[in-house]
Amino acid sequence: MVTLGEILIELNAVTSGPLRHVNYFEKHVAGSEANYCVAFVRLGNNCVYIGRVGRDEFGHNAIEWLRGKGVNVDHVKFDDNPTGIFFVQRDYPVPLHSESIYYRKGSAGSRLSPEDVDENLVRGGDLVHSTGITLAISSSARDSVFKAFSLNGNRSFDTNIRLKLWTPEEARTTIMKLLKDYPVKYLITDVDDSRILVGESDPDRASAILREYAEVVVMKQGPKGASLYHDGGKYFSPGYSVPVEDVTGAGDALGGTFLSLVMSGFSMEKALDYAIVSSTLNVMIRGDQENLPGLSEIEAFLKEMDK
Ligand code: KDG
Repeated sequence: MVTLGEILIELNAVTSGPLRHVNYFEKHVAGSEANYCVAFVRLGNNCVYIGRVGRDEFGHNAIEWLRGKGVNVDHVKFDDNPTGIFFVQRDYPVPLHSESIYYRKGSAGSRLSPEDVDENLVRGGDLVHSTGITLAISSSARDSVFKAFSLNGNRSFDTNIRLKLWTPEEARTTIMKLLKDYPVKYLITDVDDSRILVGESDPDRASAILREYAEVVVMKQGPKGASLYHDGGKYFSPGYSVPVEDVTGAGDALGGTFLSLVMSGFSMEKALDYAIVSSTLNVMIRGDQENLPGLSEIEAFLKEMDK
């Protein structure tokens, strides 16, 4: 998989509550597409990342971490702007909810530009992946996604609408243009994003509309689970009830695991069941990537749950 996006440094509140009273933060490497890459690699496939990080300590941290996880970072450039960061506020004011507070304007990652998109690399990928976040962070990052999607028909996209980055109207216009110009094989989305994109949050009705632009739709439904829609019909995989520490990155865990297993030849239904396990493990800790499981861990989980 070739993926384009912004790698961020996450500073996760060690304690719940409003950040003004949080004294300790834990550092993690994050960013949706980087999360996807690590989930993808954990299941035995290769992921190449296209993006930029700052020529700073956080940039080196991100590169060394992702390389250590087995992600190919040869196409990540160093940029004179700083690596973007965000803080996670947990359980306040909504219990079990995490809020991302960004400090990323003008970041290195937002300088991603079409010239960074190596045409041969993207053409040679089995899958090219990006998200709504990369469409939102700058016009050059958006153009990069359009360029990459124009080069390879095997496309995957996670809508990941972050309303701190753009308005619902901007998100709808830009994402729907991308999907109209470049229909995808795999569309990973959720009920909130579907309401913004097609004015429908019922999973079945929203997916029926979105299937015009995607061969396969994965509709995440938070702790309830996720549904899968493709030619074979509809399949629902329920979630598991576990102690929740931080939900940030759970959707990426699900998407990255699903895509990797499908690329390995799993049936989409089995891939979704396994992907739900990834997102379940993900919410149990702070950090987006540390709990991403490999195949044996997923199978150990399922054996215990007797699913
Ligand atoms: O999906 C998790 C991401 O939201 C998180 O890692 C940070 O990429 C991020 C973003 O832009 O919100």
